[in-house]
Amino acid sequence: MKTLDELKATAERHGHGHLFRFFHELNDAEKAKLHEQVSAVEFEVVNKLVDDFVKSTAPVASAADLKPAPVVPLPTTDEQRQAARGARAAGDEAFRRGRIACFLVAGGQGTRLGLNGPKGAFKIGPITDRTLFHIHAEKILALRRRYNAGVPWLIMTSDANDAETKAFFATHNYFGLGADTVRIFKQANMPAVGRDGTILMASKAEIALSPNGHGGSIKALHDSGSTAWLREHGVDTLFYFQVDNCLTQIGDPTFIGWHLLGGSKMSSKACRKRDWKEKVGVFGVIDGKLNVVEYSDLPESAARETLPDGSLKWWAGSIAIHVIDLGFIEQLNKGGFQLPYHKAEKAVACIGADGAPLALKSGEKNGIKFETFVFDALAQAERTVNVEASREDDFSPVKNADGDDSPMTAKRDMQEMYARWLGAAGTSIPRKADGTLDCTIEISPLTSLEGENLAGVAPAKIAPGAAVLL
Ligand code: UD2
Repeated sequence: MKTLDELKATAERHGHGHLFRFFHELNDAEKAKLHEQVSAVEFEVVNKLVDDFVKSTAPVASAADLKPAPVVPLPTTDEQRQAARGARAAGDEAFRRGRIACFLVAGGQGTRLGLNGPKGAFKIGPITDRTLFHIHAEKILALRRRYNAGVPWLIMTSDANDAETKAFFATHNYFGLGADTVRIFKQANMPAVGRDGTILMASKAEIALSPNGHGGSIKALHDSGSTAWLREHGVDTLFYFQVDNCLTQIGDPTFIGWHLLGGSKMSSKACRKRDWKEKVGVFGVIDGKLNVVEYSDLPESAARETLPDGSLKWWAGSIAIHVIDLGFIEQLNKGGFQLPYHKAEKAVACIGADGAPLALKSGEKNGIKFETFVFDALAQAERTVNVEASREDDFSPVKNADGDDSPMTAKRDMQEMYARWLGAAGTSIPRKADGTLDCTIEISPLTSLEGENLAGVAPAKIAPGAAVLL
């Protein structure tokens, strides 16, 4: 680490000398903390972002450069079903050989849900109130049992929730997975800047930092020693997923098989968009490389574009489920790679020049945060595979307090999936006049991961208003 004088000179030289404005007022612990925080700031990177995003406007993706991406469709023909069975067999085999680990990115702040703690601690089980973390954990435990394999679980957190996430897992005894098989590590931070491009201070002693986006996972996997740890465990392939999607088929062996058979470095699941407004990125090819254009970067005219049959042209939404080759992550980390940053205008709590907290007007976005996105690594992958997923089996995120993508819709979608499974196992399911379920259903992933094992445990009939917990 640089000495204080060196650090002050560096900050000064880059136009951020104000970070030390109140240094003389701080106690020793605060001084040490600020010294550490400022040492971690990459001033050249921040100033380049300020030039690109604050002082001028970086170009957003133009739909004119975008070509539809090839997608392996959901199987509808015998030939496609047979190919899918081949992919499934390859995925099953990779699991049995211990090649697969699961990787959850959970460093986000869950602001839209108005949460304080980690989003994974959100209760979502329709009967049991199981949390998102608990459901994810049971899916991984079920995979371990099914394949008699280690299936390690990596979880990326951030300064915003690392301690609470670790405490949550410890309190719940790692949901029976074993502490030594769940590896929790932190991503790095990025400073937020104000409208004038200077780094904001959260207090006299702290920079306004926030997690550097889930793209930070590529570097954090390496810097935390996780890539080396995975190699020691014989793992070469990661199943990547987000914390808020209660339906994710964690470790979907067919998807993993498509990735492996295709010799892919990074693969993705695509889901038909609900409507043009849905807040998911869309897949497209730019300069021959697969990309995701985030919803906020896709012009509305392009998002609304339709094909002659009336369906959306940019229908292939990213549901943020990937399979990533470990060698690809190692290779990126060798080359001093950098994923592009994206900007987000946000309300950032900070102090003013006088050291007093800045009073923000309601809705005022005084700051700019910078994040990298993991899907930008797709363009750096030699080969990619994109596989269509069915929404009802794979995607129902908890993002908003109510309306679309809320706890209400997530619980509904989970129960509709369980009802389909039970229906296929012969259960008669009660429904109300409007077609919605007239019962409450919850099936633990330890009982069934994808509708299997229900013969013999599925009831013949569910009475109206009854609750069925399997
Ligand atoms: C993300 C995708 C969107 C779509 C949607 C599906 C981006 C930019 N957009 O939208 O295209 O696929 O998901 O649900 O990803 N996270 C971290 N560290 C960070 C920031 C986020 O770990 O610094 C995690 C976060 O905990 C969550 C995931 O990344 O698990 C997604 O974050 P989000 O909820 O902010 O993404 P969202 O809903 O804007």
